[in-house]
Order: sequence, then C-alpha cells, then structure tokens
Amino acid sequence: MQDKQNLAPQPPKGGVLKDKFLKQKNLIENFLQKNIKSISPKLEEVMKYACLNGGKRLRGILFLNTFEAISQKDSETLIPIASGIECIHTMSLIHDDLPCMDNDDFRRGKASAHKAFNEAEALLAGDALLADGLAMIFKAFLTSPPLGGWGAFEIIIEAIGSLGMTGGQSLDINTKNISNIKQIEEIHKYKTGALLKASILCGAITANANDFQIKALKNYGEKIGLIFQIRDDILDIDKQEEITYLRFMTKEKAEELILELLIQAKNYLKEININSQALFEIADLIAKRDF
Ligand code: GRG
Repeated sequence: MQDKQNLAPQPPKGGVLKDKFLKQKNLIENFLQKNIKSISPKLEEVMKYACLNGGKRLRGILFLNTFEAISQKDSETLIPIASGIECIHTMSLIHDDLPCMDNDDFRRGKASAHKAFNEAEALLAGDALLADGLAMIFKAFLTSPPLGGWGAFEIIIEAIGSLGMTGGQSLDINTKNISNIKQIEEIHKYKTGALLKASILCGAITANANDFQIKALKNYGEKIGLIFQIRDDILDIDKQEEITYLRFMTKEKAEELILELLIQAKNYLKEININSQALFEIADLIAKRDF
C-alpha cells in the first residue's frame, strides 16, 4: 500500500496548468458564441447574454480533464460536449435567479437575465439553453460515439432531473427549518453537487474508465462538490441564508473542513494512479476559488 501511494502522481506545485484551463475556457466560449442561435433574434440575445457573461466553465473543464486523465488523449474534439454541459448549467442559474426561486438581481457581476430583460424572456432562454445544450451533447455522441457508450449522456440527464439537481432545488425551497448540517449536505449534494459530479463521470465514461476508476472519481466528485459549497458559503458570509454551513461552524472550522476534504479528494485520485495532475489542480482551485 505504501509503495502504491509513493508511485501515485503527486499534486503539481504552483498551479502550472492554469493556462491550459484558460485555453479550454476560451474554446468553450468560442463554440458557444458560434452555436447559440435562434430563429428569434430576441431569444438569441437573451441566451447569449446569460451564457456568455463570465462563467468559470468549471463543469466543462472538469469533463474535459477527466476524459484526458483516463484516456491520455487530447480532448479538443469534445468541446461541444463541454459546451452543452455549460448551457445546461446556465439554464439552472437563470431559473434559480427568478423571483419565484432564489430571487437574485445579479449573476456573474451583471444584472440577472430576468432583470436585464424580463421574466418571460429569461424563462424562454432557460428552456432553449436546456434543450440546445442536450442537443449539443447528443449530436457529438451521434457523430463520434464515446468508447464507454451512451451511459455518459445518461449520467448528465439523470443528474439534472428529479433525482438530481431539480430534486435538490425542490428540497431547497421546501426545507423550512434547518436543524443540522446533514440537511444542508443533502440539499447541496443534489442541487450543486450532482452536475459537478456528473461532468466528471461523463468524462470518465466517455474515455472508457473501468469500474474502479469510476468509483474513485465519483468519490472525488462528491468531495469537490462539498468543497465548492463550503467555499461558496464562506465567500457569501454576509448573506442571510438559512442554508449555509456557517450556521453550524465558525469560518475557521469551515476552512479546516475544506482542507480535510481536499486531502480526501486527492487521496481518491492517488488510489487510481492515473495521470491526473489537472484533476489535482482543479481541486486546489476550487478550494481556493481561484478560477
Ligand atoms: C437543469 C433541468 C434543470 C433544472 C434546474 C433551477 C434549478 C433546476 C436548479 C438550481 C440549481 C443551482 C442554481 C444550483 C447552484 C449551483 C451554483 C452554486 C452555481 C454557481 O456555480 P459557478 O460558481 O458559476 O460554477 P459560474 O458563474 O462560474 O458558471
């Protein structure tokens, strides 16, 4: 066991892959710029406004780098899939910001879609981004079937449905009294964590990962989903939210928990001994929110 640990790839020092992530982000954004289209000029304007306004492209980047880690191949041909995932993610943000949901006037530092336009336009842009995002992924798989089969597509669809993100959002709006941290974890496991984890697993299955690798990457995905959320709560410390880790622990304790989860996430990567420097580094960037 000791020997196996020593042979495992070690986390890079100093974030050497940031340029690579920036390049992938730009490729995703170029694809979206060219492929977000509508027969309605207004719909196209709102979709582009919401989608091309400064997102980190974390889910797309996780997908591409998990594929590369398992297959040891370049992922550039899979940009349409990464872009489709980002369209779906943007849809969830547009709907989450609506007055009937989280009621947020700002997103990515700008007026949220329903504020910049109106609720009807925002709803339609969300609908179209969901359908068009799924179509981008579907078309990419149709023209070049993934080694691991269509399960890679299924994992994304399941992650956003009633057993995933939408289910988590429903738990969120229906939970009135939070009395312990487990309830918070449960909501975020689905609301925020499901699509993050699915982006990783989609990359793994597309690259034909074996069961052992998939299990470890699932665990890695769950840990970085938690880290993502705790960092979010720390950054949003002034927000009077019911559902925040900081109701149950101090900021210092939350920082300690992030470090603990980071070690656990990286240990799952070491377990499978793949060349996954990018995945080590993404975990660090999520922990520091330095994307
Ligand atoms: C997708 C079918 C479907 C339904 C959506 C509205 C809804 C149902 C779910 C809400 C989910 C939601 C908004 C979760 C919050 C996730 C979160 C913390 C988003 C912020 O992610 P970042 O920081 O965003 O990666 P950027 O702006 O960088 O893309």
